[in-house]
Amino acid sequence: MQRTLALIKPDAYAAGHQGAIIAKIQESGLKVIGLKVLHLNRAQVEGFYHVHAARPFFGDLCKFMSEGKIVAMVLEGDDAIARWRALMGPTDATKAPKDTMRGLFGTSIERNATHGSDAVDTAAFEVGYFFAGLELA
Ligand code: FUP
Repeated sequence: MQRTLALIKPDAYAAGHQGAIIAKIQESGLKVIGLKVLHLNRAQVEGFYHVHAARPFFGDLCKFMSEGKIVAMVLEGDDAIARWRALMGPTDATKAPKDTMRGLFGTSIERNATHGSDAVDTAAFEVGYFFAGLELA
């Protein structure tokens, strides 16, 4: 069993794709064991994406991620990290296959609809960033 953090980003939330994305997650067999809707401020986004702080796209990314509401979820299942990343598709939505979340609901490399943790250590940090242990008990 593994846990990963999934986000429905402000573009997909504003466009009303939450239900479709959550349905795909459930159809895949991954369990949604935590879920909340929230609107992060700029500092909260910067903390979440701190590993990207030196990248040229960091400012624009933080502006986008704080522009509106998001859905934060914890997904659980065997190999959950890789399975959710496969469902999401590659980072650049314009190159993502049309049966992936980013291919279906994203529009660019920045406005790419969803986030998923990329490794066990980042998943632990990211799940803890959004959820207290008791919320996932
Ligand atoms: P991913 O793991 O697929 O979310 O991709 P990264 O960790 O490499 O990047 C994190 C986020 O930064 C992406 F979801 C979108 C954004 N990004 C850009 O806006 N421009 C880039 O060139 C690369 C990433």
